[in-house]
Amino acid sequence: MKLLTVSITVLFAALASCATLAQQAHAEHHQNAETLPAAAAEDMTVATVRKIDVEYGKITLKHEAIKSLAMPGMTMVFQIDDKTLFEGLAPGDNVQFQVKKIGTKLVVTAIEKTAPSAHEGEQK
Ligand SMILES: [Cu+2]
Repeated sequence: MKLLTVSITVLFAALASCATLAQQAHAEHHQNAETLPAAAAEDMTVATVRKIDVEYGKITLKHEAIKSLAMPGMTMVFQIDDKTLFEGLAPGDNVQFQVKKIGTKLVVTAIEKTAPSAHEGEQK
C-alpha cells in the first residue's frame, strides 16, 4: 500500500513537471514565432465617385465594404465638411476614402484618387 502511495506521488510530480515544461515551451514558441505586423496603416475604403456637390458638401460614392462601420458595399451620399477635399475630384474617379461617424452623419475625413479615371484623357 505504501509503495502505491509513493508511485502515485512520483507520478503526480512527473506530471506536474511535464506540464511546466510544456508551458515554458509554449511561451517560448509564442515569443519567437510570428510577431504580427502592425495593423494596416489606415482604414481606407475603395470607392468610385458618382456625384459631387461642393456647394452642399456632399459626395455620392459607390463604395466597397466599410469595415469600421460594418457597412457592406453600396452607393450612398456622404458629407464632406472640408471642401478642400473635393479638389481635383470628378465623377468617375477611383478613390480611397476614410469616413467617420460624427453624430448621425457620415463625414468623409480623407479622400484621394487611386488611379486616373477614364474621362481624364483630355490634357489640361
Ligand atoms: Cu454605405
